[in-house]
Amino acid sequence: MPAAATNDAKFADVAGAAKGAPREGDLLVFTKEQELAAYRSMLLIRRFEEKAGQLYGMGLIGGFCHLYIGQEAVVVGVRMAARETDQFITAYRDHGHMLACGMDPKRVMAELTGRRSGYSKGKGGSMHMFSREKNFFGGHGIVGAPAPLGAGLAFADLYRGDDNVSLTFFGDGAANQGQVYESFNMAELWRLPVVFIVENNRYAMGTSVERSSAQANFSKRGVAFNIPGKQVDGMDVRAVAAAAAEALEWCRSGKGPYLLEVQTYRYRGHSMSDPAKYRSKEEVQKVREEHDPIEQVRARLLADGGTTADDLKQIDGAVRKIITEAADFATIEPEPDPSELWTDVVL
Ligand SMILES: Cc1ncc(C[n+]2csc(CCOP(=O)(O)OP(=O)(O)O)c2C)c(N)n1
Ligand SMILES: [Mg+2]
Repeated sequence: MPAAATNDAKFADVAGAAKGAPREGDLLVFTKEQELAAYRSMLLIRRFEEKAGQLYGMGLIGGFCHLYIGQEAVVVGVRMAARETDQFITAYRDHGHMLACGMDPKRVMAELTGRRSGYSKGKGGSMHMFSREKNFFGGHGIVGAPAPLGAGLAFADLYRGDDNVSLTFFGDGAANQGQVYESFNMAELWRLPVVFIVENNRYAMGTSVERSSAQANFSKRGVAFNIPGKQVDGMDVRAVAAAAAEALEWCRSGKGPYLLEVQTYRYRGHSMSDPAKYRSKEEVQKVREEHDPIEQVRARLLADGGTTADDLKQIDGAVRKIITEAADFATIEPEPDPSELWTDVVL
């Protein structure tokens, strides 16, 4: 695919893009096209989040807003191994998942700014967006809630007899919630096709994993239920795609749930108001400089020789255009009419 070819809804959606990639150790070996697909998708997510941060600073976004910057390889790697018909569900750090699922950046941004054309008509905001069409099931503010909801999606797959899999994401902090283990139990008991994905970004708000978790190897958290688990380098999109492909194969073939601990890092604060006193600037800087998921792909593409800095510049330009258009749309669109205050609300 030409580097700057796409300015459409499929730009960030890389469903199935890892197909056919041979495995070498813990990695999938990507072709240049597969590397480019990962690069485009991760870059779009990062620029989207940077813009959301700016709009928040300008007062155009209110309420909660949790950015995914640094974690892009997690959802992109999983999506590359998945099918469009597989379901995705996550918690509140969710914009990246929406974009990776092919949701329209304009409408996601418009929801953040509380506009009528947002995915939840401007009334849900950052944590509460869904797309039945794209099989994205939210967007949930309750820590741990994606686990039972994701198991429920998998139950529906089993009940319908299709071979879709539920990709269920939650955080390291969420992994200490009781409802997660109730879900593990039922998922294994009923052999539900669900991949539980712990996005271990080392912190739950300001609490580090070391301070909160008796078993910090989250891939072992399914042992009591006989759920197989694996730890994955979540900063390398090829490693995420390889592990996800294996987990998806396990689930699709009727063997029940699978647990992935994807080790990642968030560069920004927990939400928009975070004093960041719980970690040093040097810690963040080190990850950015040595393990950035996007820079890794960029370096490989340039080293390979088949891609020039100019090719990548074209992609950067295409991404910026999409983001600028999304931000413009999200600031021009009207807010919901006051008469909508009581519609779509369960009383
Ligand atoms: C049931 C519940 N308890 C507490 C909170 C408050 N809270 C919001 S985010 C968060 C931290 C969760 O961290 P983690 O699961 O690691 O996800 P991350 O923010 O790192 O993506 C907490 C405690 C909540 N939203 N829901
Ligand atoms: Mg966390």
